Amino acid sequence: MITLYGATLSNYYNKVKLVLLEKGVPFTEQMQGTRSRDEAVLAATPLGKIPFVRIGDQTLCESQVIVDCIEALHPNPPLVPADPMAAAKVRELCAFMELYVELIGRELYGEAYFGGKTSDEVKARVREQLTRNLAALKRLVKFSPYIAGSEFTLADASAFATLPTVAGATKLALGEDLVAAAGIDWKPYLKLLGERPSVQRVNADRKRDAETAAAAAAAKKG
Ligand SMILES: N[C@@H](CCC(=O)N[C@@H](CS)C(=O)NCC(=O)O)C(=O)O
Repeated sequence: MITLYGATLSNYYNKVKLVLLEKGVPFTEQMQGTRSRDEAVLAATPLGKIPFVRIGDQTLCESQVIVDCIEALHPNPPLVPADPMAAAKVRELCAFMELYVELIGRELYGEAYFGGKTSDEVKARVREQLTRNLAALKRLVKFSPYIAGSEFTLADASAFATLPTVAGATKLALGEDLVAAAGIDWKPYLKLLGERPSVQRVNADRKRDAETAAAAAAAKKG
């Protein structure tokens, strides 16, 4: 049995959860916040990041490593093509999404989603980098109808985690959806993904937990 640790408000957590659901792999969820100082948690995720998983008596962190491991342990249904080159193209998209979109866009999340403030200097740099990187991503995406081609793959799990989150962050913090501005038509694609029971479950759980967190914050404020 796999235990998935983290929180449904984390897009990286939801990427792994989506893959588990797509594959029909039994798993349980264990709430775990970020930056834990608990030695047992740090043994599993040395930077205290979420998600991480326990598989039998082993633990693993890093969402892409985790989904690759799940793919290897549970190859059916496949979320990576059998052809090695096609499989590499899927992983190319995953890498691009993580390195050049998620990790840059993430610098805006504090202001966009958590009531923080991002300096104008950082905003200008993020805008410049994302504009370049999203134009590059546009050359890789297929949307036919899935991001890497005709089948749902691990690249769709990455895109599900990253595209709406970065699009929303740029809209909120920079006043413009840079994903859409780059010609990446992510909204109809997300709607298509939203027809999948796996995505519906991930979205419903995230909404439930967001509402619970908002209610708790309101009660604390008095
Ligand atoms: N590369 C990691 C990134 C995970 C990550 O940054 N998760 C966020 C939550 S969405 C986190 O734990 N942030 C806390 C921190 O960076 O200290 C992965 O793919 O799992």
